[in-house]
Amino acid sequence: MVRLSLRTLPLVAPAARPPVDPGEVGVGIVHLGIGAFHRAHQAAFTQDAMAATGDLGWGICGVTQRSTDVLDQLGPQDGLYSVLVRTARGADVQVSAAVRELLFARADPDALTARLADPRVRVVTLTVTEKGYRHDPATRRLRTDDPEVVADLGGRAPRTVVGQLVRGLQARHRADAGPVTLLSCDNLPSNGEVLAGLVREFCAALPAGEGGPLLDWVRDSVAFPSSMVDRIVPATTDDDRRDAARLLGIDDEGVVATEPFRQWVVEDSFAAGRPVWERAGAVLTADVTPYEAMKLRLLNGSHSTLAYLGGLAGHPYVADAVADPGLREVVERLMRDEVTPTLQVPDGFDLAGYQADLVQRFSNPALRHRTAQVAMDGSQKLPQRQVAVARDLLAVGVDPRLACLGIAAWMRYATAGTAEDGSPLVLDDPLADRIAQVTASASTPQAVVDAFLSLGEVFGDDLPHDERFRGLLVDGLSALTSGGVGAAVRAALG
Ligand code: CS2
Repeated sequence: MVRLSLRTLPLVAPAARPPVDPGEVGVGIVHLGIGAFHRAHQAAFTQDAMAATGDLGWGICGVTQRSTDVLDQLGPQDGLYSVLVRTARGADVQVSAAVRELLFARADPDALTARLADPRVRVVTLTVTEKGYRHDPATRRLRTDDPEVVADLGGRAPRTVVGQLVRGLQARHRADAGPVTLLSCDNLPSNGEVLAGLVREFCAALPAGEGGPLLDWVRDSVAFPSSMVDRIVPATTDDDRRDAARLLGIDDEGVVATEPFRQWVVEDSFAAGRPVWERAGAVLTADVTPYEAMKLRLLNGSHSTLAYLGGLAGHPYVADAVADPGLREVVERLMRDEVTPTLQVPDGFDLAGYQADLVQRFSNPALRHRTAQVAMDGSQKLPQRQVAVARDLLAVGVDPRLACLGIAAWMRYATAGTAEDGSPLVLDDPLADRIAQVTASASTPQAVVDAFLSLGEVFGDDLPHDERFRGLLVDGLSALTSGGVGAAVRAALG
């Protein structure tokens, strides 16, 4: 069958063609981490902003770090791919022309550095996942003992994200290519501030003659706004490729499937211009902090809770997990009773409506979102999702029972080996080896909890000494171990 590309685009059903002419779009953004999420989120907002304003200078150079999959999908398609929006009622598809260039950082580090130093590039966006920052989630500092960071600091062609950015900024400074904005779009609180701190730490760790002048230039010429991103984008499946082909009339190996909802709240602090994303529905604001906390703690915190409890109970998909009445009540009460008191809600914001919408979004039967996908990288996600909620509640004397049940479910998921239906549970986490090592000889729930609490990057240096916190985790893990998810949920709901 014919495959999507610039040459075959005229064969695509007219309503599904991009709203901008790909030939007219010039590169103005470099994006690090061009996975499914970016393609369905920032790239979609950017294409719509270009279409609404006619300013076509914001095409994207999409950078993939390690995996060649994206290159195999999008390379032969000239960067074109479609976004398949799924609801219970059906699916809609549209081709995106936002990505105009692709780069494989591992194979061509100099090309990446050159692009970052290109004066036409004025915004660099990132979706590199939590672990891509190579920082300690509890302290938010760069892990300068990480061998990859050490090697990048030593001057090899950079492989870490922060190393790539700093080498690019160095080249930009030397070329006098002008100010630039680095915009983190990962699910981390104060992601702009975190990125700024990591870039500065990396610069400061360079030999003095290199790092000093660069630090001054970064301070004056580089902006690091924070942003809150939201759209559920599961990994693409064969069904998605089949449905896209049916709707487009030709094959698309790069299709991404998603939900109708999308939200982007961006701190409006840019060094050298930006697309008019508000024309595509983004919210540009002075302070994203309240939105970030709401999204990370309500959406992502509930998601992780459903992923671990649901995965343990044998639910392959998030929609199945939230259809389980006990699990649904856990996340509804987690949001209402435990997360809500920790939030600063923007004026006029309908928090109850937001929570009800989340349950609906999780329930979307057409989105096949695997609990195993959300369960990945728990050590990097839990600190800002459930651990932060627990810490805030404990500080005011309230028991974070459901947040702790979610954390205990992570501990169980990470050590059980199999779900209740006997299906395998795989621990996919950068700390997997450490977790296996610290829990190796732990044979009781108390010992397992203590082993996990020794992971300072997850629990900080305060919570491991908090007896109430420890007690709630032991309660949750004991119930999960002896009675399974159903019993643990009943006990926690009281
Ligand atoms: C999910 C997120 O995989 C995960 O950890 O919680 O990717 C989630 O789907 C997005 O943040 C939704 O905006």
